[in-house]
This record gives sequence, structure tokens and C-alpha cells, in this order.
Amino acid sequence: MKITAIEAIPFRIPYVKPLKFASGEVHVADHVLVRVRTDDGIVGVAEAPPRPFTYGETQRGIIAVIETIFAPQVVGLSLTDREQLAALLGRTVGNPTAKAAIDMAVGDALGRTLGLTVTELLGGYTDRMRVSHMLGFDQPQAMVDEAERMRDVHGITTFKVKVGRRPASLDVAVVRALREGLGPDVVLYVDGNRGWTASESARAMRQMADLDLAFAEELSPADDVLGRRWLVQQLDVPFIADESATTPAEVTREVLGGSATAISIKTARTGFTGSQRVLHLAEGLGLEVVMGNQIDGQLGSICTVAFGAAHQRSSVHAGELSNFLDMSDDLLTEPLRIENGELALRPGAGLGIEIDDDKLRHYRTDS
Ligand code: MUC
Ligand code: MG
Repeated sequence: MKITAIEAIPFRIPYVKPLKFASGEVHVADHVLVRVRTDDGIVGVAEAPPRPFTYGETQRGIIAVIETIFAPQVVGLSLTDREQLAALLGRTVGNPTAKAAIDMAVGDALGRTLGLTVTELLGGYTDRMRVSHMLGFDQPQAMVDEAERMRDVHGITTFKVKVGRRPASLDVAVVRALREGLGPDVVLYVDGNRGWTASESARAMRQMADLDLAFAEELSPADDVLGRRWLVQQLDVPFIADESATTPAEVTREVLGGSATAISIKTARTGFTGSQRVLHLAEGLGLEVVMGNQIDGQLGSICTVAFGAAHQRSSVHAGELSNFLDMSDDLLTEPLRIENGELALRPGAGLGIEIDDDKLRHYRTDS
């Protein structure tokens, strides 16, 4: 069970339909495949998606920090030394997806070694999650058409709508068109990626008061401290902290400070170990949790569902698991399928997936 090598492999897969939101846009998945090898011949995998506009990481930076800082410290640990691993990775500031991918690849390798799924190792609550689809910026009718296609083809009935544009009336019109087009039974919520000020957010939420929104996420910056508290206090829906509250300390600060009342957990940035710490804190604080999407590929999405399905609190709400549908291809031998609005786990050990060597050869950019 000893870790003998950690590889960081860049790959590049274009999106058929780019995702646009207030803090950036993604046209190509320039991700990093992380492989952890052990002395038993086991290989665990995970992917790191750099989001420079949110966390400052780049594809090259992820590879550099893994190869020069993390791998030399982690090689030699046992797969069961999870606290040692967290402590070693935690000595370096930042680099959330590089750390998370190592943690998750170790989790996958441990499951494969023991013949257990990652979900069984983490908690084993259930074997699937309902899916929420994230709708990026577009014209109202195009966003309604996309949502209808997701409902008709995949059975998805929960939608997160990207907002935060100026004028805010653009986004208010989209959310109204979605509610009118999809009817009262779908779940709708909005994510502003800090695009509006607190007062713009409050005004837009008043204009959408009749649209039965389930949540509002990161409408304004958490660093506008008093404005954000003022905003959160007046809303009658939970306010989700996403990029402003990624660690237990940040969640504690934002929630106790009145700047959030629910949280998004993304395995892409906190792995399995860090996500479990945040989740258990959320239980203690009594916060609702949504499993978020860092614009993950299929490997990232299976990590999210493996974690989300492992615990009761993370599987209450639909998880954001469907954005890989907008990619032109992926790395798995057997693509993930969303059916009847659900994404089910694979039965095999670890994450239950395999990397297709031909696809990796085709999409990797280092050879
Ligand atoms: C989200 O929930 O904000 C956009 C940027 C990112 O890192 O994740 C997405 C979705
Ligand atoms: Mg968000």
C-alpha cells in the first residue's frame, strides 16, 4: 500500500458549448490527470481542473507544484496515512485542486487495493444522486431550450442559473423565462459568482421574488463584508457560499459572520478528506449543503457523486453533476450516463472507472 509515484499529465478537451458566467468562461477543459501508483501495482486516478479566475491555479502551475513540492513528500506514505497526507499537503498555501486531486487519487487507489468503492470507504449512504444542471449565460430562449433538452433527454428537473450580468434585468428575464417555460415543478436557483454588488443583488432578488427560487449563491463578493451581511439577512432563501468558503475555517467565518447560510462542497477543490471536514462542520452548524461543480470532466463528476452519495447531508439536494455533457469527449472507457435525472455510482472498486489509454494518448498535451 506504499505510494511509489505521482504523475501529473496535462490534457486538453474542447467544449462543444462553452460555459459562461460572471467570473469567467470555459471553452476548453485544460485539466490535469493525476495518477498515484503503489508498490502493489495499483493505480488511483483523479483530475485537477484549474480555475485561475477563482483560485489562481493554472494547468502548468498544478503540474509544477505536484512534481516539485507534493510528490517528493508524498511518495513513501501508505495509502492509509490520510492524516499524514493532509498535513503534508496543508503545509503549502493555496493550490486547492492539485491537493484535492492527489487526495482523491489516493482514495481511489485505497478502494482498489481493498476491493471497496470510494463511497463505501467514505460512508456508504446511497449509490446515486439526483442531478442539477448548471445553465451558463445565453439568451433567455436558448437557456430555456437547453433546460428542456436536459429534462427531456436526461430527466433533470433541477437547474442552477448563472446570473451576475449587468444590467441585472438580463438575468431576471432568463429566470422568469425558465420558470414560465418549465413550470412550477422544477427546482431553480441562481449563482452570481460575485458579479453584482450587494444592492444590485437585493434588487434583482426582489424582482425574482415570485419565481420560487430555492437558493441564491455568491451573488456579491464576501469581501464586501457588511454589504454581504446586509444582503443575506434580508433574503428568504438560503444563501450559498461557494468560492468564498472552501475550508472549515472559511465556512466558520462566513457563516458565523452572517455572510452565508448554506454551503457548496466541491471535491475538485477539497478532495475527499477536506470535503468530509467541511461536511461534518456543516452538520454541526446545521447548514444545508449542495454538491457543486467546478466545471468538472467525467472523472471529476464521478468523484463528486462518490462523495455526495456517501453521506446523508450531501445527498439531500441534487448535485451539480452534468456539465461534462457539454464536453466534446472525455477520458473514460465507459462514459457516465445521466438517466431519470440521476447519476449512479459504478459498482467497481475505488471510483469504479477506467481511463481509456487511447483517449489519453490523443488528448494529453505533454507528448
Ligand atoms: C460555480 O458554482 O460557481 C464556476 C467557476 C467555478 O470554479 O465553478 C463554476 C461553478
Ligand atoms: Mg458557484
